[in-house]
Amino acid sequence: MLQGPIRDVDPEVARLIELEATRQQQTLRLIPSENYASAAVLAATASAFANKYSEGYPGKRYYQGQGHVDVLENLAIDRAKALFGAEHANVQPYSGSPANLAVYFGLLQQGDTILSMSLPHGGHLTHGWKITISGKFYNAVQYGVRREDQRIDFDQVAELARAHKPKLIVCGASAYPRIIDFARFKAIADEVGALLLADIAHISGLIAGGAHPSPFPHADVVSSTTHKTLRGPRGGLIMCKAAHAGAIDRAVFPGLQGGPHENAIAGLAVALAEANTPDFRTYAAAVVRNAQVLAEGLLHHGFDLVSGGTDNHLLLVDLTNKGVRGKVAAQALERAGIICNANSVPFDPRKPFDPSGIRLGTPALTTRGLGEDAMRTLADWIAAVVASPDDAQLLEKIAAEVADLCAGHPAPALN
Ligand code: DSN
Repeated sequence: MLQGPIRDVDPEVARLIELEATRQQQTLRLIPSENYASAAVLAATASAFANKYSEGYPGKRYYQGQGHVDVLENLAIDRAKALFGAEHANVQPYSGSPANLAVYFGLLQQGDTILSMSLPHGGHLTHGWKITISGKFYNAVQYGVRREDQRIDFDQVAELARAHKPKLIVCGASAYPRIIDFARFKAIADEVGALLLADIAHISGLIAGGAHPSPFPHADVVSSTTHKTLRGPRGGLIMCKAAHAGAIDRAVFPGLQGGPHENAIAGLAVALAEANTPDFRTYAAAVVRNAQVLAEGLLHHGFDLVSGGTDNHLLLVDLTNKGVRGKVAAQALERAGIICNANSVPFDPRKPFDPSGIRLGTPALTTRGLGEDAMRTLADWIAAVVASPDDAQLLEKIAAEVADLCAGHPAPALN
């Protein structure tokens, strides 16, 4: 796409882009938060809108020259509202972390209590984890999953809510393979007079495609990234009930951010149009089906899956019974052309940088057209690698087979 001009001006960066594009073509990408944005989304993101400053909101900007920007941003807002059934949308957050920070800044006072899922149980850093700004500026009380079935412990959520009277309850996760029961969270929030934030960063594409229940009408505010299952550009999105629109907009700008990245908003507008199609619904259903087939394959090989399986796009595999550390498995899998991330599992005795598990997701593979047969083969490859992570010959052989599979299922244009 833009490789020609980059090559002319900066061959070093052009080469790195080519190498990364090749890596993304020739490996199986199982990081559940990654995907392949379409060529149209990438092109919109690299467009003239990258050159424009537009602090403010449509019709209320601080600089001139906003005629096209305003139309674009309104288009993205309207598409987001229509796709998710939201009363209000703000498409300016730079990504998911600033989106969450803006929600807190808009709805809370410093020191207020939030009730959220703990990071080691599948939550996110920005849900009040102690080393982050969300944990330092707000009083985060955290719930987790039950030891016996590794599903969200709603008794604990309700008890903590009654005891701590949070102003905001946060639901949504980064490493939780089951449906989020938004209605149940809302009932607890209502009982204690809290607002409910649903962070749907991981599952927004599944929701848009009808493969996961919607957070609306339950959540007061919904935050998301735009580049995961939704398959848009790197970016963030906040949607909310009309009553919170002013507070959220003021928190994003001028509260937290300066000029919005209108090029990312252009990419988002394209992605939202793509998500509002029958093809996208087919993709969303296939993401979940692929994850479930991969889960069945891994269970067949004796893997221990957190919560026993999956309802969404991801699996969390506890490797303790295999006697292999998550990091060792992830590194061996990479040598075999299978890219995932080491991940903590609930109640993990190991440290986050050297945890007991790996996290696997199917969005990127599904986007490139891989289906159930490929998932079964993938489970066999993962089992073989985890059984012999130091067997260089085996890893090389699987890497060649992975490259063959990838060659038959080209990813969308990448550069
Ligand atoms: N980095 C994302 C993930 O991998 O889940 C969350 O921000």
